[in-house]
Amino acid sequence: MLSFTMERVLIIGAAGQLGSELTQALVTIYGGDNVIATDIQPQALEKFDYCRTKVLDVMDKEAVKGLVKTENVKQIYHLAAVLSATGEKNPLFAWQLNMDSLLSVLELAREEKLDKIYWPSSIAVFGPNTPKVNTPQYCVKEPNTVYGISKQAGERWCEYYFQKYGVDVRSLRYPGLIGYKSLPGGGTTDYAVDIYHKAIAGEHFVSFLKEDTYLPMMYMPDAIKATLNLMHAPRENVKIRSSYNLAAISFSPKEIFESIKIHYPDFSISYAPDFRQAIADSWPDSIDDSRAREDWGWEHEYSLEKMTEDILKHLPSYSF
Ligand code: AKB
Repeated sequence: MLSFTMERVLIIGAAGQLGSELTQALVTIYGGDNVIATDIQPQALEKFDYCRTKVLDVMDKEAVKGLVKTENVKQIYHLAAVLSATGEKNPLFAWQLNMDSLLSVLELAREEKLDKIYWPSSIAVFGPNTPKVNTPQYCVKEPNTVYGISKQAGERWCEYYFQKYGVDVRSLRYPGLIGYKSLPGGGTTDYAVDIYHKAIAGEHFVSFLKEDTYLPMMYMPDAIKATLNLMHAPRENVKIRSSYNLAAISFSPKEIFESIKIHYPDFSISYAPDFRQAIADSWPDSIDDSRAREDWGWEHEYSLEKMTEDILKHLPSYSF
């Protein structure tokens, strides 16, 4: 059994899709007194009645630094970001938020000699010239969304801070994450969350991606497991300091619809692709994550069918 030092953990952007579930998992490990969930929106923090909370704007460097020092924080999970679809609506703001916040967290880690930093990257680092099937860890990237450009640059900065200053920063290139405990915010893979809500409400679903658009995806419990496994792996096992490819399942809107229709036979779908189609078309269909499997023993658990069954079992009675 693994044992963990009871360090103070700060989560920035805790109320988002990933943070909502990761915070719960971190509290199970470190205890509610040692986990500080922060977000820019005060109401969004109300759900965290099992740990400490604080309203925090990640762009306010002095506030982040003050909190880290006064609370003796040793680990930061920096999750705040503008995602792919929202980023295209305000590219300069997305760049500023995604880059400035990462650089200030990395600088803080260097100055205050923090133990570990977690920062999520994404399949958005890949672009139209990337090999589409079984995309390797190392290949041409050339992302064409501002979100993808910020993630690629962020990966370079993570590796730089590790090589140059020894900052123990760890990162995963998440595929589209699917969970039922929070609503997604501004991603291209969000259709695969919305579709379950429509099925349960007995409504018709209009997909903003074409029926045969394959994207790499992952059920949230697998994403939480991967994140914690990476963060608790011995330092020497974490051999990639930019960001690890990570994969579980790959499916199209038609396939996820069919997996739901087995349980909701009257459910219906139509397709009305919008600007997000071009983003999805620039991303891989599937990912080769063999380095994560070799270096720190990554294994996913959920297939599309198993994920659909689990979501349809829990979502109808879940209250937001
Ligand atoms: C998005 O669609 O923007 C995100 C991602 C793949 O990083 N879910």
